[in-house]
Amino acid sequence: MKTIYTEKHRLRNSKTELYGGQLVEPFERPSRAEYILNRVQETQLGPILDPQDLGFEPIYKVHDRHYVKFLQSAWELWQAEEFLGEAIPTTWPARRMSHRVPEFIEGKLGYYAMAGETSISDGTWEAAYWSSQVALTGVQKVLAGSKGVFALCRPPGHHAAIDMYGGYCFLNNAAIAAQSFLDNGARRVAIVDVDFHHGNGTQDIFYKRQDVLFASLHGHPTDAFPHFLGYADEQGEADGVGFNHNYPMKSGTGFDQWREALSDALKQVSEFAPDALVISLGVDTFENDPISFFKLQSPDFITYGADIAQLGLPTLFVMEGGYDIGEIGVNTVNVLQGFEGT
Ligand code: 7XA
Ligand code: ZN
Repeated sequence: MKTIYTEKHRLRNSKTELYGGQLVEPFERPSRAEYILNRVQETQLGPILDPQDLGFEPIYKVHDRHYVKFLQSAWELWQAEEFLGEAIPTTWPARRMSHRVPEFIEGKLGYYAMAGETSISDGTWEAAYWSSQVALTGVQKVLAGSKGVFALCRPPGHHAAIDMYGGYCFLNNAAIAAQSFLDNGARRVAIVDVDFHHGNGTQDIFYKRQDVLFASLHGHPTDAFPHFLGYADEQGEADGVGFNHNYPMKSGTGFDQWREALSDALKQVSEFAPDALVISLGVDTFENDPISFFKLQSPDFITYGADIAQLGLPTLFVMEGGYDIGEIGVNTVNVLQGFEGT
């Protein structure tokens, strides 16, 4: 299987995450991608290719232009104020407040952030841009005939909505990839999100559409981030009714129950009969993940990779979360090897 990767992900190297009332080293750190890449090499999964620069247009198909401009300029605007730390939102357009976009960077951060843990720092935009190009290059490889391709995206993307960042995500790589499949001739695309966290951004982007089916397996929003989306009764709106499937599960969920949910999600995909499949691949479902609460074990990742392969669809795997650094490479590549049947 081909892997698309660029070391430009290292430009995303914030020093702070707001966690438990403290500023800690971010869980989403550069070494995550290095460990995954090492495992790809160690297992000889296949060639490792640089991304092409496919530009801004595919990004604008999914994200609001003002939002993209905000991401590009946020660090510069923050620095101009001579603040000493990294850019973190502290105020939000909460209930019954105005939703106009403020001029001052503190207000802009609150307007465009869906959560407060994710600091913006030097290089964040550039890394996010290249992460989206990794996914787009993966689409090109699938279109050229590869059955399965791995887009080793970092930073991740599935929390990024049309005009919101947070949960370590800035541009929604999986959504940009799905839209790119459509713009290159696919009639229907399915996205299955197997990350521990609900893909609120992906849901937001395609919620009113019937050309992209979205299914997400995740920690129940009553207990798990992002808390304010991901309930089972969110089934789509307008043309999109029936094309959004959420599978929230409780703390301690093990592989048997999780696999039943996956089986239902894959059945929905099969009935939808898409031309391509995008997997939002987070391995924070692992039993030892430090910020999640499912109980999958390393061999389970091979099993469900094979389950996904049963669909027989051209498939792009887009990297999302996973924070047990010691096992992130094994668990990620297990899914890909399970898919390939190796
Ligand atoms: O898939 N999303 C993630 O892995 C990031 C979740 C961020 C959680 C922050 C909670 N304090
Ligand atoms: Zn996650």
